[in-house]
Amino acid sequence: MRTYRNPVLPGFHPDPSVCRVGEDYYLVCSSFEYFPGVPIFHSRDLVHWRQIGNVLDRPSQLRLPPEALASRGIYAPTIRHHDGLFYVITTNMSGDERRNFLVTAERPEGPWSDPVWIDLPGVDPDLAWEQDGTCWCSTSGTRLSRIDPATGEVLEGPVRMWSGTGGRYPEAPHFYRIGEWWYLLLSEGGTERAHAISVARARSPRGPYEPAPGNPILTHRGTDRRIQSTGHADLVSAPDGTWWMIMLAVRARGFSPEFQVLGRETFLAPVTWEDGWPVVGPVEDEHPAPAAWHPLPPPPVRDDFDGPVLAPGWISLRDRPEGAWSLSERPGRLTLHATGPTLDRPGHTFVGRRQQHHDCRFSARLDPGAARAGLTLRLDEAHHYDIEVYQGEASAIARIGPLRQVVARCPVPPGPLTLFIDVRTTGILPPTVTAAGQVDAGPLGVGPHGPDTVSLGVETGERVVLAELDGRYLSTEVATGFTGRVAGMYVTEGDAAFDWFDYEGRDGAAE
Ligand code: 6LW
Repeated sequence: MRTYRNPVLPGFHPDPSVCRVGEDYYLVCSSFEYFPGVPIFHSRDLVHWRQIGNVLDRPSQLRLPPEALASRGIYAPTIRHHDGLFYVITTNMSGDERRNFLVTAERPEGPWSDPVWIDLPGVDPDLAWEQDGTCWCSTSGTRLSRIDPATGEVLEGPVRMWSGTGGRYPEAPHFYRIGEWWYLLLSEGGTERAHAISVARARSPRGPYEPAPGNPILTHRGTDRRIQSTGHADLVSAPDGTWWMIMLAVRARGFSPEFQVLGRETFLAPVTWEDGWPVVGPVEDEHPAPAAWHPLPPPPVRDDFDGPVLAPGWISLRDRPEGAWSLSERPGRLTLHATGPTLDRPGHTFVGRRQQHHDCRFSARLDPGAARAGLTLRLDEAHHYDIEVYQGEASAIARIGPLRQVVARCPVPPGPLTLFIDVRTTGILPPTVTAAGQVDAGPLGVGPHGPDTVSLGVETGERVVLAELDGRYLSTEVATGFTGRVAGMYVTEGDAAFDWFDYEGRDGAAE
């Protein structure tokens, strides 16, 4: 029997929402402080996904000021297709603002419209239509409103629907008309280990709602499963009549407490129906595959920046201002111009991609010229490891919370050189490295899935590892927040050119 492996979208891809049009599926995720926002993926089987663009890819749709803190910005989008038009509805949580809006497109690749603002409280907005065209928007809370999707006007509500079984944060509502019933799928318990999915149904959107006798219909809370935090789900049916659920979950590692470094990822699970209720889970590493099967070629390891535009998977922080980057200035290279002096605060020039495997290697060919430039692996401004070149010297830098330390330096010859960041889950935990030398960290408990070791180095003919650092400091448990690791190229002084960037994912002990 053919099987598929979870997660179907590894790395920081939380709050997934999916819709089907004919035999094509489209999926969107949260993007928080990164720009462009809301990555959109296409699949013909729910298992193999290819990014076809970003829904919010220009400033008239998305402005994230420097004060948009890490893990603010764009939250939990929903994608739907209605009457020949694609809709994505989401929330911009920048600064003190919390504004819900929708955008539309005739083609999922875009262009997507400018925002239609909707004055509703809550996050995680969802859209559903009655046969007569009445449009309902539900938000966290769980509140239901009737809206005009063309203008954003709220025509009725918001009124309370059903708020779950009593867990905290009833959120991520998705509302569906299936047969004679309206189903309200929601998450509760919070997005961490208590995350759970519950469902209720009603004959009409205004209720009354009847909760499923088996609620929560899915949770991994309190289990020793490696896949944890299952929640924030969306339902979709396949052309053959089978039903599927996509959701976020994390791959937990170590123990007491567990840690996770890739953020919340997208998982897929089969759904059956019993007595008119969806039945799902537990979510396994491997499940029997859907009937449709359309594998994709593996993504290329190298981006050599030869194309006229950046591939959609490249993300920057809050903004990607014209003039901060160019593919044409030095053809075949990505030239970056400094916009801010430090990675420790918003405003710097950064182009990166998600870490999608527990074991992997990032490398890039850099012509630093007179610039201060490098490669960084980050969770946010206060949690990152960097390999940086400046004035004939390479430095490995660790920023962990309030502490910033150059942990090692070495001279490098002038001209282009290769920088790398290796992440390994095998071997032993490295000793803590300090500027004064190496200090034995002692027997740290790292659990059955091994350590998370981040090596920072440079190749100038020979391979020099400048530092090996404990990657758990770049985990959600230390940094907090809703994102996952992203690695990328940066420049904080002058102009630098990158000839290529490689990402090699490896199946390691933690996969
Ligand atoms: C999102 C909420 C959640 O708004 O986390 O896991 C929040 N679910 O539904 C941010 O992703």
